[in-house]
Amino acid sequence: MDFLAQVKKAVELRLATEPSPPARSLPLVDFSKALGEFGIIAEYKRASPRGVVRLDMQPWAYFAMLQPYAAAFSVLTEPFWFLGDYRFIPMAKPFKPVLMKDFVLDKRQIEIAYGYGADAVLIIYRLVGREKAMELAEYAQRLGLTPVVEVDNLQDAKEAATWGGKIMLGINSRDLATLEVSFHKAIEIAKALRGDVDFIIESGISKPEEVEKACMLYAKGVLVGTALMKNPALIKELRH
Ligand code: IGP
Repeated sequence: MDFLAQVKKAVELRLATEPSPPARSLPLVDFSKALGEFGIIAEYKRASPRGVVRLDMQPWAYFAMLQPYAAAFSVLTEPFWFLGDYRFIPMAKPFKPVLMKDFVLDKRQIEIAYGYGADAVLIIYRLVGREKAMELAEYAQRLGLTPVVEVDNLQDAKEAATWGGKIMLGINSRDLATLEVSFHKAIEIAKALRGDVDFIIESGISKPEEVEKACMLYAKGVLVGTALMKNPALIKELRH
Protein backbone atom coordinates (compact mmCIF):
# COMPACT_ATOMS: atom_id res chain seq x y z
CA MET A 1 0.00 0.00 0.00
CA ASP A 2 1.45 3.40 -0.88
CA PHE A 3 1.67 6.15 1.67
CA LEU A 4 -1.52 7.95 0.66
CA ALA A 5 -3.56 4.78 0.87
CA GLN A 6 -2.27 4.11 4.40
CA VAL A 7 -3.00 7.68 5.43
CA LYS A 8 -6.58 7.38 4.22
CA LYS A 9 -7.16 4.43 6.52
CA ALA A 10 -5.64 6.25 9.47
CA VAL A 11 -7.82 9.33 8.91
CA GLU A 12 -10.94 7.18 8.79
CA LEU A 13 -9.97 5.66 12.14
CA ARG A 14 -9.37 9.10 13.66
CA LEU A 15 -12.65 10.49 12.37
CA ALA A 16 -14.57 7.65 13.94
CA THR A 17 -13.57 8.84 17.42
CA GLU A 18 -12.99 12.56 16.90
CA PRO A 19 -14.89 14.74 19.39
CA SER A 20 -16.64 17.88 18.11
CA PRO A 21 -14.29 20.78 17.55
CA PRO A 22 -14.23 23.70 20.00
CA ALA A 23 -16.19 26.84 19.15
CA ARG A 24 -13.84 29.30 17.47
CA SER A 25 -12.62 32.03 19.76
CA LEU A 26 -9.60 33.21 17.76
CA PRO A 27 -9.80 35.92 15.07
CA LEU A 28 -9.87 34.90 11.42
CA VAL A 29 -7.46 36.59 9.01
CA ASP A 30 -6.93 36.48 5.26
CA PHE A 31 -4.07 33.99 4.92
CA SER A 32 -3.22 34.91 1.39
CA LYS A 33 -2.99 38.62 2.25
CA ALA A 34 -0.83 37.80 5.25
CA LEU A 35 1.88 36.53 2.90
CA GLY A 36 2.17 40.02 1.41
CA GLU A 37 4.21 40.22 -1.79
CA PHE A 38 6.13 37.12 -0.81
CA GLY A 39 6.41 35.36 2.52
CA ILE A 40 8.04 32.41 4.23
CA ILE A 41 5.66 29.94 5.84
CA ALA A 42 7.51 28.14 8.62
CA GLU A 43 6.20 24.66 9.37
CA TYR A 44 6.18 23.01 12.77
CA LYS A 45 6.88 19.40 11.93
CA ARG A 46 8.14 16.99 14.60
CA ALA A 47 8.27 13.93 12.39
CA SER A 48 7.43 12.65 8.93
CA PRO A 49 7.02 9.22 7.29
CA ARG A 50 10.81 9.26 6.98
CA GLY A 51 11.17 9.35 10.77
CA VAL A 52 11.70 11.87 13.53
CA VAL A 53 12.62 15.39 12.43
CA ARG A 54 13.10 16.89 15.87
CA LEU A 55 11.44 16.31 19.23
CA ASP A 56 13.44 18.66 21.45
CA MET A 57 11.92 21.78 19.90
CA GLN A 58 8.85 22.89 21.81
CA PRO A 59 6.12 24.42 19.67
CA TRP A 60 5.96 27.68 21.64
CA ALA A 61 9.76 28.09 21.41
CA TYR A 62 9.68 27.51 17.64
CA PHE A 63 6.84 29.95 17.05
CA ALA A 64 8.41 32.63 19.22
CA MET A 65 11.82 32.28 17.55
CA LEU A 66 10.50 32.45 14.02
CA GLN A 67 7.82 35.03 14.48
CA PRO A 68 9.95 38.07 13.52
CA TYR A 69 10.82 36.53 10.16
CA ALA A 70 7.97 34.22 9.09
CA ALA A 71 4.85 35.56 7.37
CA ALA A 72 2.76 32.62 8.57
CA PHE A 73 2.99 29.23 10.24
CA SER A 74 2.05 25.80 8.99
CA VAL A 75 1.17 23.28 11.66
CA LEU A 76 1.07 19.53 11.13
CA THR A 77 -1.85 18.00 13.00
CA GLU A 78 -1.65 14.40 11.74
CA PRO A 79 -0.74 12.33 14.83
CA PHE A 80 0.64 9.01 13.60
CA TRP A 81 3.33 9.84 11.04
CA PHE A 82 3.89 13.51 11.82
CA LEU A 83 3.35 13.50 15.61
CA GLY A 84 1.05 16.45 15.11
CA ASP A 85 -1.69 17.79 17.34
CA TYR A 86 -4.60 20.21 16.81
CA ARG A 87 -3.51 22.03 19.96
CA PHE A 88 -0.43 23.32 18.14
CA ILE A 89 -2.76 25.58 16.12
CA PRO A 90 -3.78 27.87 19.00
CA MET A 91 -0.12 27.94 20.12
CA ALA A 92 0.99 29.37 16.76
CA LYS A 93 -1.98 31.64 16.20
CA PRO A 94 -1.06 34.45 18.64
CA PHE A 95 2.09 34.98 16.57
CA LYS A 96 0.98 34.63 12.94
CA PRO A 97 -1.80 33.29 10.69
CA VAL A 98 -1.92 29.49 10.61
CA LEU A 99 -2.30 26.83 7.94
CA MET A 100 -3.58 23.49 9.24
CA LYS A 101 -1.77 20.66 7.51
CA ASP A 102 -3.42 17.32 7.63
CA PHE A 103 -4.90 14.76 5.27
CA VAL A 104 -8.36 16.19 4.85
CA LEU A 105 -10.95 13.74 3.55
CA ASP A 106 -14.06 15.07 5.21
CA LYS A 107 -15.76 18.40 5.93
CA ARG A 108 -15.54 17.68 9.63
CA GLN A 109 -11.77 18.15 9.45
CA ILE A 110 -12.32 21.63 8.02
CA GLU A 111 -14.64 22.39 10.93
CA ILE A 112 -11.86 21.21 13.24
CA ALA A 113 -9.36 23.55 11.53
CA TYR A 114 -11.83 26.39 11.93
CA GLY A 115 -12.64 25.58 15.56
CA TYR A 116 -9.01 25.43 16.67
CA GLY A 117 -8.25 28.77 15.02
CA ALA A 118 -6.61 28.07 11.65
CA ASP A 119 -6.89 30.62 8.82
CA ALA A 120 -6.08 28.20 6.01
CA VAL A 121 -6.45 24.47 5.45
CA LEU A 122 -4.53 22.10 3.21
CA ILE A 123 -6.47 20.04 0.67
CA ILE A 124 -4.44 17.43 -1.16
CA TYR A 125 -5.72 17.03 -4.69
CA ARG A 126 -4.25 13.62 -5.21
CA LEU A 127 -5.66 12.28 -1.94
CA VAL A 128 -9.30 13.09 -2.65
CA GLY A 129 -9.58 13.62 -6.42
CA ARG A 130 -10.94 16.57 -8.34
CA GLU A 131 -14.60 16.57 -7.33
CA LYS A 132 -14.02 16.12 -3.63
CA ALA A 133 -11.15 18.62 -3.62
CA MET A 134 -13.45 21.24 -5.12
CA GLU A 135 -16.19 20.47 -2.67
CA LEU A 136 -13.81 20.71 0.31
CA ALA A 137 -12.23 23.92 -1.02
CA GLU A 138 -15.65 25.52 -1.39
CA TYR A 139 -16.60 24.50 2.10
CA ALA A 140 -13.39 26.00 3.51
CA GLN A 141 -14.08 29.24 1.65
CA ARG A 142 -17.57 29.36 3.03
CA LEU A 143 -16.13 29.31 6.54
CA GLY A 144 -13.67 32.05 5.58
CA LEU A 145 -10.60 29.80 5.45
CA THR A 146 -8.15 29.89 2.53
CA PRO A 147 -7.98 26.47 0.90
CA VAL A 148 -4.39 25.63 -0.02
CA VAL A 149 -4.88 23.03 -2.73
CA GLU A 150 -1.78 20.89 -2.97
CA VAL A 151 -0.67 19.43 -6.28
CA ASP A 152 2.48 17.58 -7.26
CA ASN A 153 2.15 17.39 -11.04
CA LEU A 154 1.42 19.75 -13.91
CA GLN A 155 -1.86 18.25 -15.00
CA ASP A 156 -3.48 18.52 -11.58
CA ALA A 157 -2.02 22.02 -11.18
CA LYS A 158 -3.56 23.17 -14.45
CA GLU A 159 -6.93 21.65 -13.61
CA ALA A 160 -7.03 23.23 -10.17
CA ALA A 161 -5.86 26.60 -11.53
CA THR A 162 -9.00 26.90 -13.64
CA TRP A 163 -11.42 26.62 -10.72
CA GLY A 164 -11.56 30.32 -9.97
CA GLY A 165 -12.58 31.30 -6.46
CA LYS A 166 -10.06 32.17 -3.82
CA ILE A 167 -7.87 29.11 -3.69
CA MET A 168 -4.15 29.08 -3.31
CA LEU A 169 -2.18 26.32 -4.97
CA GLY A 170 0.53 24.54 -3.03
CA ILE A 171 3.02 23.17 -5.51
CA ASN A 172 4.64 20.28 -3.71
CA SER A 173 8.18 19.35 -4.72
CA ARG A 174 7.57 16.03 -3.01
CA ASP A 175 5.65 13.29 -4.78
CA LEU A 176 3.32 12.13 -2.03
CA ALA A 177 3.17 8.53 -3.20
CA THR A 178 6.92 7.93 -3.48
CA LEU A 179 8.09 10.80 -1.20
CA GLU A 180 10.77 11.76 -3.78
CA VAL A 181 11.60 15.47 -3.86
CA SER A 182 12.27 17.46 -7.05
CA PHE A 183 12.55 21.23 -6.74
CA HIS A 184 13.09 21.33 -10.48
CA LYS A 185 9.68 19.76 -11.11
CA ALA A 186 8.02 22.31 -8.84
CA ILE A 187 9.73 25.13 -10.74
CA GLU A 188 8.52 23.77 -14.07
CA ILE A 189 4.95 23.70 -12.73
CA ALA A 190 5.32 27.25 -11.41
CA LYS A 191 6.57 28.44 -14.80
CA ALA A 192 3.61 26.90 -16.56
CA LEU A 193 1.15 28.55 -14.16
CA ARG A 194 2.54 32.02 -14.02
CA GLY A 195 -0.16 34.57 -13.41
CA ASP A 196 -3.11 32.13 -13.54
CA VAL A 197 -3.47 31.50 -9.81
CA ASP A 198 -1.82 32.34 -6.48
CA PHE A 199 0.64 29.66 -5.46
CA ILE A 200 3.30 28.72 -2.96
CA ILE A 201 6.10 26.17 -3.35
CA GLU A 202 6.53 23.52 -0.68
CA SER A 203 8.99 20.84 0.50
CA GLY A 204 12.71 20.23 0.44
CA ILE A 205 13.58 23.94 0.53
CA SER A 206 16.71 24.89 2.47
CA LYS A 207 18.70 27.35 0.33
CA PRO A 208 18.38 31.10 -0.29
CA GLU A 209 18.74 30.44 -4.06
CA GLU A 210 15.62 28.27 -3.97
CA VAL A 211 13.64 30.93 -2.17
CA GLU A 212 14.83 33.53 -4.65
CA LYS A 213 13.89 31.34 -7.59
CA ALA A 214 10.35 30.88 -6.22
CA CYS A 215 10.05 34.63 -5.70
CA MET A 216 11.21 35.35 -9.25
CA LEU A 217 8.49 33.07 -10.57
CA TYR A 218 5.85 35.12 -8.72
CA ALA A 219 5.13 32.59 -6.01
CA LYS A 220 3.29 34.12 -3.04
CA GLY A 221 5.70 32.30 -0.78
CA VAL A 222 7.56 29.16 0.14
CA LEU A 223 6.79 26.64 2.84
CA VAL A 224 9.77 25.31 4.79
CA GLY A 225 9.56 22.57 7.41
CA THR A 226 12.50 20.29 8.09
CA ALA A 227 15.28 22.82 7.45
CA LEU A 228 13.80 25.32 9.92
CA MET A 229 13.00 22.70 12.55
CA LYS A 230 16.65 21.66 12.48
CA ASN A 231 17.96 25.21 12.40
CA PRO A 232 15.44 28.00 13.04
CA ALA A 233 18.13 30.68 12.54
CA LEU A 234 18.36 29.65 8.89
CA ILE A 235 15.27 31.76 8.22
CA LYS A 236 17.42 34.90 8.38
CA GLU A 237 19.43 33.65 5.41
CA LEU A 238 16.36 32.53 3.49
CA ARG A 239 14.81 35.98 3.66
CA HIS A 240 16.15 38.49 1.25
C1 IGP B 1 7.47 20.79 4.37
P1 IGP B 1 9.99 20.05 4.24
O1 IGP B 1 10.73 19.22 3.24
O2 IGP B 1 10.44 21.49 4.25
O3 IGP B 1 10.00 19.46 5.60
O4 IGP B 1 8.46 20.04 3.73
C2 IGP B 1 6.08 20.46 3.79
O5 IGP B 1 6.04 20.84 2.47
C3 IGP B 1 5.72 19.00 3.98
O6 IGP B 1 5.69 18.76 5.34
C4 IGP B 1 4.40 18.62 3.34
C5 IGP B 1 3.36 17.84 3.89
C6 IGP B 1 2.35 17.78 2.91
C7 IGP B 1 3.17 17.20 5.11
C8 IGP B 1 3.98 18.96 2.10
N1 IGP B 1 2.76 18.47 1.83
C9 IGP B 1 1.15 17.09 3.13
C10 IGP B 1 1.97 16.53 5.32
C11 IGP B 1 0.98 16.51 4.33
